[in-house]
Amino acid sequence: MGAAVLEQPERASAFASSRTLGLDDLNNIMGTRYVNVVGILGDPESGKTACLASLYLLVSHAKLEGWSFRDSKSLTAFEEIARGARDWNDGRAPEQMTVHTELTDDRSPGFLHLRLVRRSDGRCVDLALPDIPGEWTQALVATASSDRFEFMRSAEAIWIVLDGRSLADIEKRHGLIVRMGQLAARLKTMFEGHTPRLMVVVTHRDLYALEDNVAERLRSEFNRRDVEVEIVGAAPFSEQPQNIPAGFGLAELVNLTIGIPSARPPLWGSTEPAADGRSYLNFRRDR
Ligand SMILES: Nc1nc2c(ncn2[C@@H]2O[C@H](COP(=O)(O)OP(=O)(O)O)[C@@H](O)[C@H]2O)c(=O)[nH]1
Ligand SMILES: [Mg+2]
Repeated sequence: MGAAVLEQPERASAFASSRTLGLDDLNNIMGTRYVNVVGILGDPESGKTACLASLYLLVSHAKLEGWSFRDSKSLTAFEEIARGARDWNDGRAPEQMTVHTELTDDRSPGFLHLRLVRRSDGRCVDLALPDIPGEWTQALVATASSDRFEFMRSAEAIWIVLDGRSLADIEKRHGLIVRMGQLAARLKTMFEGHTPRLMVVVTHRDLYALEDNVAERLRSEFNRRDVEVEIVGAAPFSEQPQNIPAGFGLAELVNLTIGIPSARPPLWGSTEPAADGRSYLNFRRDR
């Protein structure tokens, strides 16, 4: 047989649709530049999508402390998840402020992309943030089904999003903390000890400030499995903006996700790390 007569036409831009990026799209970007992949876990309704919507609204309004917006390959997707938040800002709180995450592909996540510039040193970072249904986290905890989280082997940081209201509720608190221990054990198995940096993001900070003793119980549940965590109180949205502004905690979350600022000045002529050409899915396994 001869070669195909017509080559399949290439799309003008790999991201023409500007929707969420698939693993292939992400792999393509990662071939040319360093991308900070973030894993985002958490039960349904814990505030995962709200964190993404709020982060986008903050950066697009130049209100993410310490960071400036540079670019996004998934603006349409950000606009979609932020739409609910817009309505909220117009003064009417819709029943559900963020669209419930539904994925057409049940096996691999869609990623949102943000390129940010750190004001202190001009460093440019590309974040790949998946918006994942909470059911995936529930399945990971309950049955260790981790195939869909294969991408997290390339993650530098994982956000574990918790609903602060569940931690405030004495009846729900214990069960939630126990499940976090189970999740820690799953992650430890999954990463064979080389767990990415973990941030526990406790949402609804506008309604509930995490008490020290609860934070300690949460932390020790992870530490028992030799897993270190940072705990961040966040309010992607706020019902009490006079006390806690919407977007509270997200700059800290981004700082922790990127890691500590380097003391060194940026290299001459370059503020971006050179592409290292690492292969996406094999990245962590090689180490
Ligand atoms: N007041 C308040 N509402 C929040 C906060 N975080 C999330 N929400 C709301 O909680 C609901 C569930 O959030 P969502 O992001 O859709 O949960 P997901 O299923 O984890 O993606 C939505 O109505 C959010 O607007 C917060 O910090 N404060
Ligand atoms: Mg969601």
